[in-house]
Amino acid sequence: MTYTNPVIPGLYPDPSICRVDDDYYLVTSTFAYFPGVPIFHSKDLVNWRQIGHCLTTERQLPLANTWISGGIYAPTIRYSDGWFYMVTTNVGGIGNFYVRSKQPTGPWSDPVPVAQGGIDPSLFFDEDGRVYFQSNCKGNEGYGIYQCEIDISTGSMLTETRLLWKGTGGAHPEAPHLYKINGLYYLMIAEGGTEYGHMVTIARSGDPYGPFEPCPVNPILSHRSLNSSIHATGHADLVQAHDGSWWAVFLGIRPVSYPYRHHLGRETFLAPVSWTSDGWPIIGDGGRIESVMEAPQLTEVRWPPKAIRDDFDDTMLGFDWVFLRNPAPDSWSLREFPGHLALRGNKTSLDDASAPAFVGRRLSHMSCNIAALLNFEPVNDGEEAGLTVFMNERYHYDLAVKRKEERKVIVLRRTVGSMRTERTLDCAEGNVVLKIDVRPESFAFAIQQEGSDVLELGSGETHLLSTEVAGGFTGILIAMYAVCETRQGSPALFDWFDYEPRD
Ligand code: 6LW
Repeated sequence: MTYTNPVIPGLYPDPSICRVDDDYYLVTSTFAYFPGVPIFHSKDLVNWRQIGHCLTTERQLPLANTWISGGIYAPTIRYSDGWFYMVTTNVGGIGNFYVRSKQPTGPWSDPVPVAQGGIDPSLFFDEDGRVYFQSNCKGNEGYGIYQCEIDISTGSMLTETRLLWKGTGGAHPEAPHLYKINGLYYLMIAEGGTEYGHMVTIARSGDPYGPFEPCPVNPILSHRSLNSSIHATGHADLVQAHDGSWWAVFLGIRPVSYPYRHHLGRETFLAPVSWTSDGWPIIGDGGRIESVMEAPQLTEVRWPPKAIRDDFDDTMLGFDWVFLRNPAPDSWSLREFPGHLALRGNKTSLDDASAPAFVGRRLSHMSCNIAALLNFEPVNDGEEAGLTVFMNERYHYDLAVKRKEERKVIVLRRTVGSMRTERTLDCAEGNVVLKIDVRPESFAFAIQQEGSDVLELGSGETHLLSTEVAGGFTGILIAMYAVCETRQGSPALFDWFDYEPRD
């Protein structure tokens, strides 16, 4: 039986995994989105369902004024002595910290800061009870992977920070994870940067502080010089399955090459790990992976498929939905107008590095139909609500209802860096369906007003909303939003939101 990569499509980069008996848990980075660090569960390494987030309060994850690719960088999840630990970095915030919980679904603790700097923190629980903390930082021996021992009950450092390894010479040695396998300490890292030069390398030692002997066949994973539909493979974590087999999760991208190379975000991939006769792990086929690969020999456990429509009949938002930074409490409600997601705009627009009224989900497919039914009767000029295809505050396409010069209009706006185009046309009273047809090369925008035919409004190139153009570490989200240039806006009532994959 086979499976298809990515196993978690969409903006889910920097995956980390742990196993508890025959249950697998996985976490990914979330930057300036809130809640932070989604946690996924699987029984077979292929089928994953989100079971929550690790950072669900502003106390755990303050994001005010964080730039879009700041906030939460790579997390690591580990299980020891009845506790789940998730360690990560709030870049622009408190730096490295961990939270812990008895259950993977939480509640997770308040942040426990760790003084060692850098990013991509990891934890290793040794058999003798010592706990080691690793991160990539610029220490007294330059830039590399450093380690200290910590008191896991307080986060305090028990030893100085010491250099472990600088890698094989690739740029940006990062993403460290330490494992003890057959009596040896294996240190696996990423090098080459998280774009097309990405790779995974590994070294081992008889001592947790080294010296580490590099694998003679590094990199053990890289697509950096391959003609492949998958690129940027790196930032891996290893897990031994409950049948004894070894697997790796890691990030990768699926570049669309036409008309210019771009991708929708770094996603989570899975590959088998084999061991050489002299005890080195190799990911995939000699460090290369495929879209379709032989599945783990584990009992398959599928989860209920996601519904196309979210009709907002619940009093809680589904796990797919995220806010941009910490949401203003009065910017959204599922209770004020039952059966609707009500957004109330504030002066913060999508162009501000702040917290607009914004509820979005990752774009996980390069071909899909998106639609939302909106009831919005703006009273004052400058009130606006609709859908945005959002990369960051300088790169987004918006399809919205707006009040402009005392008239209700539909606006299609394309913001690409310092350039902006806007098309408006009159809009009747009453509900309107906003529609986005997502294709690999473009987003096509249309509306359908009550009693009218679908009206095509225009399109925007997909590649202009990718990190190849917009930069950063994030990816594309599709969001419902509202803005009010004067004071708190009229309620924008989203009756339902459809996300229908075609690929
Ligand atoms: C991640 C680090 C990286 O923490 O990007 O480029 C950061 N490498 O491994 C965000 O994904």
